[in-house]
Amino acid sequence: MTTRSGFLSFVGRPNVGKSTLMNALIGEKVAITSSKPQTTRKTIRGIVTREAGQLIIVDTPGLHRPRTLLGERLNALVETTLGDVDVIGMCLPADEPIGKGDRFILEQLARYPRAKVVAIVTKTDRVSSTQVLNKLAEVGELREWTLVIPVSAERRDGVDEFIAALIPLMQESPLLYPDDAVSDESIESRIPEIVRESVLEELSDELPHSLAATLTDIVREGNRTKVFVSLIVERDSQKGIIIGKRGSMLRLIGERSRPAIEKLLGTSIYLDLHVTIAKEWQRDPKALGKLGF
Ligand SMILES: Nc1nc2c(ncn2[C@@H]2O[C@H](COP(=O)(O)OP(=O)(O)OP(=O)(O)O)[C@@H](O)[C@H]2O)c(=O)[nH]1
Ligand SMILES: [Mg+2]
Repeated sequence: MTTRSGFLSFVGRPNVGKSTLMNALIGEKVAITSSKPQTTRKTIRGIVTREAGQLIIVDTPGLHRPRTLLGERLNALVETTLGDVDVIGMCLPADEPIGKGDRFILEQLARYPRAKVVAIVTKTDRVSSTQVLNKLAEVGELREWTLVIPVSAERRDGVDEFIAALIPLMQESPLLYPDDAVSDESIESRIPEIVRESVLEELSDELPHSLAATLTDIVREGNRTKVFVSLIVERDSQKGIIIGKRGSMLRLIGERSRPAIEKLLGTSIYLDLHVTIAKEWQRDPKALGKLGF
């Protein structure tokens, strides 16, 4: 049987559910997600294989108006990705009105004429079915779309239909990855992301943009692994918040992160979290380079 395989990337305002949708499509949590905007900071590939072919989903930080050097670098990354993919999926949440941010992204889409563009109405579980229908009609008016698709990643409503609809949009091609691959992310790069996700979920709105996480060391000792993660913030006060009273917050972050890391490594772990300050790292080319941006 001839198969179709190709690349798909999502765009959409921060927090519309791009990473959650990718995880639902591949059936495993590869990308971190959170209720805070700009959770995703790098491109991650997730792979979906069916008899008909393969979708390689490239999760990105999403296009936005940059405010720091980090923001500019993230946008450049997204632009390169979008120039290469076969299909761009624009995500519009069912439970929010279409706004300025969406129109900004719609305008940007004209710069990627190579890709087919589909509209994805996300988070359909948050509204009634009538509201979903109205939203689909409203979205349909915005521009010419190859398809308009509703989905709830949280309830997995429409996820299989989504895959079945997307594979035919790809070019005839053999599978690009082995049929059991789910991601090209290394364990080493997934670990600090899990810790960053825990911090985002535990802490208030002030911190997310200032936070970075890196794996500093990993030592396997039989059925136990020592994992050393460094959390980087911009200010003394932020360091205090992450550590908490007598280290209580840091312990909570550790407890929240441990199960996912143990699952990934298949061993029990000793998790060492260390908090450091790098002033204005989001605007400092040298610091950004060190952090891999
Ligand atoms: N109810 C509901 N919530 C969802 C759904 N999809 C995502 N969410 C929630 O929406 C929030 C944002 O999800 P993400 O997947 O991190 O959003 P994103 O677009 O990747 O965000 P950035 O990486 O920050 O641009 C999280 O709290 C998710 O749990 C859905 O289908 N239904
Ligand atoms: Mg994301």
